Amino acid sequence: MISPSRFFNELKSCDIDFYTGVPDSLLKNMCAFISDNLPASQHIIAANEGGAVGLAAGYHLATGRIPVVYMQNSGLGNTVNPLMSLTDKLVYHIPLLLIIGWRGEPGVKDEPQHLKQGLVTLPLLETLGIKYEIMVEEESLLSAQVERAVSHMREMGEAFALVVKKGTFDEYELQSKQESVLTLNRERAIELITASVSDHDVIVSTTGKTSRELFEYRVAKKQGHQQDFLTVGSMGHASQIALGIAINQPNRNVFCFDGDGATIMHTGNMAIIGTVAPFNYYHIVFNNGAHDSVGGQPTVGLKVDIPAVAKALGYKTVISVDNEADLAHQLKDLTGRQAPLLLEVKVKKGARKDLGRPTTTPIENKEALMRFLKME
Ligand SMILES: Cc1ncc(C[n+]2csc(CCOP(=O)(O)OP(=O)(O)O)c2C)c(N)n1
Repeated sequence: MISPSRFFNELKSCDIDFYTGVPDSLLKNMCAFISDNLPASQHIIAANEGGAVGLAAGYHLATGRIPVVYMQNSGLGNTVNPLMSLTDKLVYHIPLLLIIGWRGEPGVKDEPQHLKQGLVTLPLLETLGIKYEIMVEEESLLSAQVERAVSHMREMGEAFALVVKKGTFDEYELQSKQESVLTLNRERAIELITASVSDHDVIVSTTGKTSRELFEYRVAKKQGHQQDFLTVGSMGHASQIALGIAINQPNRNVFCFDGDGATIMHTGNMAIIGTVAPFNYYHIVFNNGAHDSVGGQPTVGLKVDIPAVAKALGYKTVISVDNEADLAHQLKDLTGRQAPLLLEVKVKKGARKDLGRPTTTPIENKEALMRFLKME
């Protein structure tokens, strides 16, 4: 295994100490180490992976130095445009080091949303013309690998990717933890809100633990999953899936259960919801100020005013609550308010240790929902 400090120091000795990216559970220990050991100006968690490539390019333009962009392989798609039309040698020819967590590696058991991306990760890098190596798992081999990567980036002026298998990085516990003052947890908030949603309505839930908690709520209540769409992958797109359903099923209320990380990843989507303005659209953002599902790394969710953004983008009603009593009060007549509506629920980080994963497949989920939507 590679210790995050060893990796960090290897790069530092090559004059590389600026990091940006979107967190991944496979890179959690590395992210925690850089958060503890770099000032905020040298480690910026980006809104999305494409944004991280842009930020890295700006860093290179301003300093002449090589930046690091880290991501889960799910985020590779978000980087294709800036990698091809900004940093590629046929355009601005900017070097950067990509560190990519390899979910869904062939032969390694993983969730369905990672299978395809895992399969195409290396071929995709080849198609993009990005030289890569699978990151070594033995520390004695690390210096030589970093040297090869750095020589390539310096000599060719191009990107280089290190693809990281599960379990490559050794444990590292984040030291600079910030205690939350919030009292409500996401699972309880999901329970209260879901209980208030009629069995004729639809819930589209976001990537990560929110969908897992919604799934377990239905199991606990012995209810089916037919009125829920679990957006297991496609982070940041749940709100548009919900929009597509809402405008085509005007006789139902449609709820999007979103995360702050996912909302911020594609905030532009809210401008479309606000202007299309479906009267049956309820956007619930569980804001824990973190990418809770992949290790709890911070987002800017609690530093920005998401309801004010929604208001400015055309939502008719915006509400923010941060405790159970206020949430329960708002739920008494939520669908009586003018929509599109955004309800921000500020929740504390964390989830149950024994939280399960959906036991039905994505196809089963889709088919059950489509049958449900065909009914009056
Ligand atoms: C494009 C993309 N980038 C990164 C990921 C990895 N990922 C899965 S869930 C998640 C965090 C989501 O954060 P948020 O929406 O705030 O929800 P929370 O986990 O806090 O409930 C991340 C980064 C992903 N699935 N897709």
